[in-house]
Formats: sequence, C-alpha cells, structure tokens
Amino acid sequence: MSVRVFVAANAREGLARVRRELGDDAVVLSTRPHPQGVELLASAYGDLAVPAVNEAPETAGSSRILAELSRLRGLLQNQLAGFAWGAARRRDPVRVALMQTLFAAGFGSALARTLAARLPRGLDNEAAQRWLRQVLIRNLPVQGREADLLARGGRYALVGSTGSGKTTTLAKLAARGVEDHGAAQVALVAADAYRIGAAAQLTVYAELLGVSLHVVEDQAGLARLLPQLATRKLVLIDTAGFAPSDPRTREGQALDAMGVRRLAVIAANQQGAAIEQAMLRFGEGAAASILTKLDEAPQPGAALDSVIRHRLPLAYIAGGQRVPEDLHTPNAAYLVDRALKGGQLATPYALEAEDWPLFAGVEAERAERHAIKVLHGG
Ligand SMILES: Nc1nc2c(ncn2[C@@H]2O[C@H](COP(=O)(O)OP(=O)(O)OP(=O)(O)O)[C@@H](O)[C@H]2O)c(=O)[nH]1
Ligand SMILES: [Mg+2]
Repeated sequence: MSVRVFVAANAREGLARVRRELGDDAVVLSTRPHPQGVELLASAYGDLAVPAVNEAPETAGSSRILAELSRLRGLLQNQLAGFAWGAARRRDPVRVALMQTLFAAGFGSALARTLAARLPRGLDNEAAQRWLRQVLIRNLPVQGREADLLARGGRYALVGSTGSGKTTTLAKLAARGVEDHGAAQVALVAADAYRIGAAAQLTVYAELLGVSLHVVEDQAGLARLLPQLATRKLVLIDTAGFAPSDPRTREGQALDAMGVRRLAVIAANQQGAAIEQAMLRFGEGAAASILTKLDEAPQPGAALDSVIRHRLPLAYIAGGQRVPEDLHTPNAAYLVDRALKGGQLATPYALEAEDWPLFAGVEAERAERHAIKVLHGG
C-alpha cells in the first residue's frame, strides 16, 4: 500500500487533489494543520489488498487495518456529506426547506426533487411554501361533483388490496346511488368467491338499502349476469381483495372486456411503498381511484404523492367506517393541507435537524463529486 502526502490551502482543495491523483475512491488516512494550510495522508483505494476468504491467520492484523480504513472512509464521507449539505443550505435554503417540507409530510423523493427543481427563483421561504401548496393542489387530480360517477351511472367494480375497504366503500356508494336513482335502479354484485362470508357482508348492506344482490362464482358467471342487469342505472361489483403481487389480480383486466369500469380502492394509511404497489397493480387502466382510511392516516402525503404521479383521478375519499356518512367528494385544498400538516407531527420517525445531512448523504456525496469535477474543469 503506497501512502502519499498532499499539502493544500484547505481541506476541499486537498481532497480534490487526492481524488484527481489517486481516484474517486482514494482513502484519506489522516489530516492535520500545515503552515501552508492542511496536510493529507492518502492512499489509492485499489492499493489496499483485499484478503482472500481462506487467508492465513497472520493476515487478521491487516484485515483489521482494512476495516479501520473503511470505517475512516465512511466517517470522512459522512463529514463531506455534512459539508455539502451545509453548502446546499447556504446556497439555496428555500429549495432545501421545500424538500424538507415534502419529505416530512411523507411525499417521496421523485416528486420532491421534481418540484424543487421547478421552484421559481427569488422566492422567500413563505412564498415558496405557498407556491408548493398551490402546485400540489393544482396537480392533485380530483373529480368534482360535476363528474360524479354515481350520478352518471354505469357498471363499476371495486378493486384493491385485501382489506382496503372495497366492500364498505361499495355500500357507501350504493347508498348514494339509491339517493340519486332509487333502489330499483341499483344492483349489487358479489364477485368475491374466495373468502368465506364475503357475500354475507354485502347481503346485510343490500337488505338495509333495499337493493338487489347477485352472487357470482367467477368471471364467466359475471359475464352471464351482466346482460340481465342491462336496464339498471347503477351496477356495483364487489371483488375479492388480493395482495398486489397475487397473480389473481390480473382478473381485473377481464372486467374491461365486459364494459365494467374499475375503481381502485386504496387505503391511505399504508406505507408509501405499499400504496405505490397497489396503485401500479390496481390503478393501471382504472377509471378512477378512491382513497380510504384517511381517518387512520396521520400522514397521507404518500397517498397523494402516488395519485399525483400516476394522474389517476380521485373520485371519492373515505374517512371512517360509517355507511353511508363517511364518503366524500374530494377537495384538493383540504387534502393537501392535511398532508402538509401531517409533516409537522412530532413522531419518532420525524427527522431531526441533525439527521438531515445523513439523509442527504448520498446526494451530497454526488454533489461533492460534481463540484470536484467542476474544479478540475476550472
Ligand atoms: N377507519 C376506517 N375504516 C375503514 C374505512 N373503510 C373501511 N374500513 C374498515 O376496514 C375494514 C375492512 O373493510 P372492508 O370493506 O371489508 O375491506 P375489503 O377491501 O372489502 O376487504 P377484503 O374483501 O377482505 O379484501 C373493515 O373493518 C371496515 O369497517 C375507512 O375509511 N376508515
Ligand atoms: Mg370485501
């Protein structure tokens, strides 16, 4: 392993030289003050011997050194990340604050970065946050009352992950349908042949509402039934809930061929990744989405993020178990305000000021490399 000494006016310049001469992966072994600025002891990463798995015991000492070097490298990278984060904050504090707001509220990196990149220059913090609110509101594709699917009628199947609230939401929609068109014009279909008691749950709602209920075993049964319901203004079909990864979810596509429009029922109180999976699996090709369990979602930012990115119209929101009360036409401003407020919750998951540099580490490291490249160019 060859160790080289670098003297530079400051640490940044020194690091740039180390990387230029020894490569991006160079390991800085030590730094100390020098009359001309700072002295760095560094080695090319490739110079470090990687011990073979079955090496003799005497190499244990050198692997300890390697582990120590790797630890030092990690420390240094974290420090650099911290510097770069600090620099970014000094350079563009408003943009950084905007991203912090979005991350804190549960919005994802893809959307946060896109919005931060589009933030107009020269806004102060308050104006930037107002801009953010407006942009989110404008981009949340909510369907207003005028586009109410129920009022227009049609055949709709509720699809979604297990327990997302399909049957409960269907009952709420049916109650509205009865208000709009009368009980004789509404039919419910239980197409959930997989779960014991699934049809029974719907039977209770059908009796309460005075609407007819039809139970089908499979897609073929549904295809046979639908023509018999051709005169009904509104047909609501309940489907079995599957995990997004379950191949049976593909049955949803067959509904399209029967002239049935799919409504993706997505619970807002899930992890962002689960919402995204559900959106990909059930939202694809759906006519609209319905967000449920907003009452149990302290941070609905991830759900709004998914709806915004997939541009799937949000037809209804559900905020409770009561049928039919807890179903509403979505209001974009209300939803965005709720999401942003969720970012202010003090939970053990909220990032503290000192966490941000670590959080931003990888990106900061990239920025640092870029800065060094620019230095080279200059
Ligand atoms: N808090 C809350 N609970 C809800 C909401 N919607 C549904 N639930 C409850 O969530 C549970 C599951 O609801 P279901 O309607 O049976 O869900 P599902 O999607 O039909 O479930 P599977 O058919 O098993 O896939 C029930 O206890 C409902 O009362 C909601 O908006 N808020
Ligand atoms: Mg159900």
